[in-house]
Amino acid sequence: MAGDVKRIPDSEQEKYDSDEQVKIICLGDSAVGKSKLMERFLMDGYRPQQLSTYALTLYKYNTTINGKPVLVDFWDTAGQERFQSMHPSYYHKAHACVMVFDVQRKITYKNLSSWYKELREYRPEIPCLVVANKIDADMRVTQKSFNFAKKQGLPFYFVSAADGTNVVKVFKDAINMALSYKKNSSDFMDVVMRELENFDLEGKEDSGGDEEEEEEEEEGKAA
Ligand SMILES: Nc1nc2c(ncn2[C@@H]2O[C@H](COP(=O)(O)OP(=O)(O)OP(=O)(O)O)[C@@H](O)[C@H]2O)c(=O)[nH]1
Ligand SMILES: [Mg+2]
Repeated sequence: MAGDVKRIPDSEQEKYDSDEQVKIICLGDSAVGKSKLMERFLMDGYRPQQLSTYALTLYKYNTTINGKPVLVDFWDTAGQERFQSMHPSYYHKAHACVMVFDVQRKITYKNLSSWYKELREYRPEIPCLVVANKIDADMRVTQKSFNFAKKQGLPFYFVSAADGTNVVKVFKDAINMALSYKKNSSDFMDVVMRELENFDLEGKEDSGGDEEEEEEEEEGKAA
């Protein structure tokens, strides 16, 4: 089922074709701390732009990378995660993804595999960073193994939006990865991907995920 983010017109997203603009999306269950993480990173002078028509918030961030100005748009959702699915235009042209779970709610970790699956349907190649948030609530969680990221070969971070641990690191890494993805992926590939996206949006068949396995693994090492 698609979420209630409305289709965002291509004209809104054309800017991401230019060299100096990147789009970074954030995924994860409701209340894992996606908005708080972005706000923490952008604490000084960020300009959230509410796109209420599309049920989105864009956090705009200006930075300089290798002497060149870069404008980063962090895309944040406004609660559609409850539908467990996002509109394809949320993924469209994204250059990196920050995927968040809450260390205090195991279900949010379990759900990462569905988020990841959906992400890869639309953006098979973009860098994806996995973030375990709210470690301030119980630092002992950092001793646990959360193997989802390792299994998928993704970078993993323990963070806290509340006390700031690792927040800057995650977002700086995400920006750098987004830029290097953008540099190395040809526009041609984006066009092909777009064709594919339009071709079969309904064909989301369950290919038999390994969610159960993920849970067992996490549980097994929790003691
Ligand atoms: N202890 C603790 N609480 C946090 C942290 N980050 C977020 N929270 C709390 O978790 C709740 C949800 O945070 P949000 O940033 O609104 O979560 P979200 O993922 O944006 O949620 P939706 O917008 O509904 O998708 C809030 O009450 C936050 O104060 C953290 O690092 N530590
Ligand atoms: Mg939010």
